[in-house]
Formats: sequence, C-alpha cells, structure tokens
Amino acid sequence: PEGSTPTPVTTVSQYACQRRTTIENSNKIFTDAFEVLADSYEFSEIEGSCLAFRRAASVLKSLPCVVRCLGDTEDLPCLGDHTKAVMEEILQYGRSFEVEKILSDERFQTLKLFTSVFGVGPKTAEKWYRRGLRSFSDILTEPDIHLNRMQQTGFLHYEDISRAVSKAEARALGNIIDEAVHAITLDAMIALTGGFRRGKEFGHDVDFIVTTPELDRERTLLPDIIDRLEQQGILLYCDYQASTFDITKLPSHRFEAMDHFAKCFLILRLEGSKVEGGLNCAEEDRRGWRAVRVDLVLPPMDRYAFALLGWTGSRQFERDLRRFARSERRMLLDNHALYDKTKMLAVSLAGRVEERSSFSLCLFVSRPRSL
Ligand code: DCP
Ligand code: MG
Repeated sequence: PEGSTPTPVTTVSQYACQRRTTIENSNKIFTDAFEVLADSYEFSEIEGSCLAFRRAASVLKSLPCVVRCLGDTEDLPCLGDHTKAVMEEILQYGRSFEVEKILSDERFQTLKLFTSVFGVGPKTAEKWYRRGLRSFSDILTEPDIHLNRMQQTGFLHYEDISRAVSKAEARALGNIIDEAVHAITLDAMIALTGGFRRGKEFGHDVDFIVTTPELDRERTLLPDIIDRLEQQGILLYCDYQASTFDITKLPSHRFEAMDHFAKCFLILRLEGSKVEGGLNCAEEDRRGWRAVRVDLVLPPMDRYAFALLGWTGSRQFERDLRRFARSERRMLLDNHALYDKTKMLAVSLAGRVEERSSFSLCLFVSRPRSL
C-alpha cells in the first residue's frame, strides 16, 4: 500500500564464506548442543549428520542476535528437522535431553577424553575403549598398549597443551619464531595464521606461515629452523613433514585433508618471562614455563596467498569456500591453487601478499572475519 516501505529481505547464505560472522556468539546455548551432537556422530562415523550439525552451528554463529523462537529460524539455511527439534527442546526447557543423554554416555565421555590427548584420533580412542580402557591410568598401566612418540608427548604435557593459549602467549611465540627464522635468513616472511588471525582471544595452538622469496629455499629452511629451536633448548616435540609439493601436479581434483607444503607440528617450551602479563595459569607461573602446540607451514612464495587463505580457517569457512568455488564459480580451490575449470586456467595470486590475496579473492567472495 501507498506510504509503506517494503521490509528489506536479508537472506543468510548457505555458505560460511558469504556470511559475515563476528567472534561473539549470541547463540552459544544452541551451538554448544550442536557441537556435542556433531562429535557424537563423528565418533559413530556418520559423516552426513556430523556435517549437518557443524553447518547448523556455523549458521547460528553468524546471527547478530539470539534466536528466541523457532519462527526466527524460518528463513535460515542448513537447519533440518533434527536441528530444529533440538532447538525447540532448548527453547522450551532450557536444555536438550538428547544432548544430555550423550553427555552422560560412557562411550562418548571416554572417546572425548582419549581424543583430547595430542596424537590420539577417534580410531585409536575407539580401539582402547573396546579393550575396556576408560581412563588415562588404565592406558598408562596396560602392559600391551604401545604409545607412539607423539602420544607419549601428548600424555607428558597433557595439562599444558589442554589449556588454551592466549593472544599474549601467541605474540611471544611469534617473537621466538621470528627471531629463529631471521637468524637463519633475513628475507623470510612470517605470518600468524589460524584462529588468532581471525581475531580469537584464545586458541588450542599457534599457527604460522613462513615463506622466502629465495627459490626452493622453503624446501630446506624448516630443518634449519627446527635445529635452531633445538639449540635454544625449547623444542619439546617435533613432527616434521618434508614438502611433497609439485607444481606440475596441480590442480588436485580429489579432496585432500592436508596440503603438500613442508610443515611441522611442534611442542615448544615457552618461558613466562617472554610473555607480557605472565603465563595463563598460576601453576605454570610458579614453574616459570609452559608447553605450547605450534604449527609451522612453509609454502613457496608464489603459493603464499593460497596457503594463508587455507590456514586462516575456520574449518567450516574453508569447507564452504571450496564448495562455493566449485558449485557457484566452477572453480577448484585448495591450499595450493585456484583453478578455473571453464577456462582450464590456474588463477594466479602470485606476488605481493596479503592485500593482493584478499583483493583478488574478493572478486569472487567477500572475506568476512569468521569463526
Ligand atoms: N586447516 C586445514 N586442514 C588441516 C589443518 C588445518 O584446512 N588439516 C586449516 C583450517 C584451520 C586452520 O588451518 O582453521 C588452523 O587449524 P587449527 O586446527 O589450528 O584451527 P584454528 O587455528 O582455527 O583453531 P584453534 O584455536 O583450535 O587452533
Ligand atoms: Mg590454531
């Protein structure tokens, strides 16, 4: 009718890479429940339902306000009958009985506990559970259990690496890596990536990308960095994976969980004196140091933009970015390259880094900060 202005329709995209998401989550009560359900389906290897709940959680995290009734979710994507039933329960009773049942389930509790150890995945956790093991002391006193070096270190530093890493600790580690790398080569570049690059206050580890303009040097630089950390006496654990990156094999048409760049998964000893405001916990402050998980990835310089984009996360953002490229742009994206299937061309993002990578990728996707 005359005089009335139409209400603007704001649609929420089904792709996380098209949703502007802040680090504040107004719908934690729902997303926490979804994450329990997703974990539970993951333990049962029901991938579809697991992904459905992770997607639903990601959608709710992008909303600026709390969902107050089921009607609020009418126009939202990725919410199926099961998700809505869980939300309805929470809206009505303040809790979900299905989620509570999972949380009190012995198998779920045990698998959650075992997979919280660095180096223990769902398969190993399940194997131990089936053998009747229920606690860490069950595992550590069972004579037939062989722990690999990663798991031994995981148990040894369990308390430290289970505790969240703060931004100040991430910054202190940045200085340590920066110093180590620049003692070896002056023209290397270091970027903080992962959750901290998205603006998170805490993380489970600290992720860095290191690259150098010197051709092929990124293939040999990492062992030198690791040696230096070792000499400094701060290397508690190192799993080094040499580069298997081969530019002639691009693009990869099948999904790969890991990229081919040289990388290492470390546990470092962080001295309290290096952290502004001290360590995160009183016990560590008394001891004077804590153990922290650190990942280093070394792409060649001309792959830097893709590596940075791929390691910034979140996992859901990365998943949807690749799906968006494939379904909406007929392009293939991974941590190595962007490939235009219609033109049979690799899209180049080589050269100047951050601004250029964000700029070029803005051509097909806006890059909001996302959790
Ligand atoms: N990543 C990936 N594939 C892997 C490992 C990581 O695509 N196999 C990407 C997505 C992650 C990012 O790298 O978001 C960093 O991995 P983390 O596991 O460190 O996750 P975050 O840094 O996002 O969170 P956290 O605070 O738990 O460290
Ligand atoms: Mg991380």
